[in-house]
Amino acid sequence: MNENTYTFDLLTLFPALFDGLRSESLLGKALQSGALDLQTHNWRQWTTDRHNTVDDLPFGGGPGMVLKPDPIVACLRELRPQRDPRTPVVLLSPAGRLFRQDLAEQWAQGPGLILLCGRYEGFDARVEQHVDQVVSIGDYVLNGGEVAAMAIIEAVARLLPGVIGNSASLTEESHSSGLLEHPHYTRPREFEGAAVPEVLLSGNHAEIDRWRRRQSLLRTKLRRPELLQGLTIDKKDRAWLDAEWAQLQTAAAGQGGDRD
Ligand code: 6GU
Repeated sequence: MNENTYTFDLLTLFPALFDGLRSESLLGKALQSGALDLQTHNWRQWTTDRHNTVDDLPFGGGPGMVLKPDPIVACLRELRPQRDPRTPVVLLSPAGRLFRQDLAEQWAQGPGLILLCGRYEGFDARVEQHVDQVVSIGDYVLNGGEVAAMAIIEAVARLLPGVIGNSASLTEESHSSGLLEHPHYTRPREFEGAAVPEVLLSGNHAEIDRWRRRQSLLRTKLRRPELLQGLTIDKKDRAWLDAEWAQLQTAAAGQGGDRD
């Protein structure tokens, strides 16, 4: 660890879930090098009753249990003064705002991140008064915030200097441009009857760039059309995309299928 170390603090009842992440290649190396630090804090240790109770029945009734506010807030109160005061405190919940690449880029600016991983039906709502943001990784429900925290750790850590070698692959990948990434090919030139697009073998880099840009647009229109809203598309690219789209619609109508 050094003054540039990026620290992830995980408040979790299941710290062992993060053991695999520590030894994983890219992250494991970054931890070794001191670029990264990952600390787990089991807030059960901040309970004060003899049964170390972390949850209780919901007021108003209903299924499941609710995580008590007192031990997690006590844990946070002890941790926060040990960290840079600018460190965001993030509560992980399917009821949060959506985590996207722009947030990963913002958090990668540092100095670190404090992640609260919930379980059961969630935290007592008063815990939210002690956090900066409530974040979800997508529109589906996980049993706990730990897997969501791992997704966030990977997305942020790979943007940190010294964690990924090739910075070009960071700017060209899916989502950093607002579009999905173009398809990739490697050898063999023909695989089970499917050939690599001829343009990629041409050595004409202007043509290759254009093909990739247009494939990005087409893929995005097919799989994530909402990402194209509000994006300015070059006139010729737009014309190509509309023609390609019309052709695909005609082909699909002929087959009666709806594959992408
Ligand atoms: Cl952050 N937590 C849980 N429990 N489920 C989720 C999630 C988070 N994001 C999507 N589903």
